[in-house]
Amino acid sequence: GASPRAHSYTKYNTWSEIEAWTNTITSSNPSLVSKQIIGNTYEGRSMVLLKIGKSSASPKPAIFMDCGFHAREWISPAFCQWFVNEAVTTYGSDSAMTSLLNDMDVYVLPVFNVDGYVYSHTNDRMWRKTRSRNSGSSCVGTDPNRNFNAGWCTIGASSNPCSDTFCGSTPESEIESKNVANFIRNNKSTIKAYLTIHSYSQLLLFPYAYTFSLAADHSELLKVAEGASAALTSLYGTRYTSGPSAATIYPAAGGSDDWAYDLGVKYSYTFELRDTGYYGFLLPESQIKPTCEETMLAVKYIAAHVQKN
Ligand code: ING
Ligand code: ZN
Repeated sequence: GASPRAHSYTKYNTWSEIEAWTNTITSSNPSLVSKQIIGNTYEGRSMVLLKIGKSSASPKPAIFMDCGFHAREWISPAFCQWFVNEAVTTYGSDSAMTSLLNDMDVYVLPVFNVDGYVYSHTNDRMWRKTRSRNSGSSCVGTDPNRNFNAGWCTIGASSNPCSDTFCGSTPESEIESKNVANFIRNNKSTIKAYLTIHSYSQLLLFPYAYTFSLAADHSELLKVAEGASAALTSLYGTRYTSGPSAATIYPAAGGSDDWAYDLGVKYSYTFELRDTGYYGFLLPESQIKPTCEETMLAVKYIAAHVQKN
């Protein structure tokens, strides 16, 4: 039959292109990539998780990274695709990537909020939330990054279903949140780091967002964030700010990084990728490559720190 055209890493792919790519990247790299479905979305789409790493007889420590929590933040799924491609194409030649994937597994969820991502392509480019129906309201969706069980709905979140920061009816009311939380809870003993990729603002954030109190590991988290930001900046001079979310961006309860941290995943970070607002969510495709290249340096810096700790 006709062979499909090669996947493009420098455009904003649709969900159907991304889903097809999860199959080809897995079957083309069977010794490095495996695929599992961690559950379905509200509208019944698959939540596809890729596991990247050299197989090993003993259980390996792992990093969990997700993209596409918020539908309109298109640079985020683009980065997860870029990361997986870099992993499989530089394993065996790049010493840091080779050593990382020999010692650890990296779980990559390329799109968390699949329904919202599809809706942002087909109906509303600025959609943020999930697409679940709310009882007693005609407004649709919950903010998945207000839906985790971390100070849930106490600050910087709304109980109004019409709000873009609606926290949902309960923690993990969204099936997408529940599927990810279940996976992380079930693999708690191996997951050493949690990375969640958003845009925009050029920030490297860590707990807490639900309180101004500093995390027990604040000084280490800050030191690693500053090292990762410096690595990122070294490529094109893109400036990042690092710090705890509440004081650095705004206080907000129910975020996944705070939840993962309180579960015991020490290295828990939220990235806010390019830019600082000129294009905002509408970052041109011409910036996908430089954004992903610089972000790789930060992610690899964090991964190397996690690997040696
Ligand atoms: N920013 C994040 C948001 O969900 C954030 C900021 C990080 C909130 C960590 C809570 C915890 O609002 C974007 N751009 O979505
Ligand atoms: Zn976001």
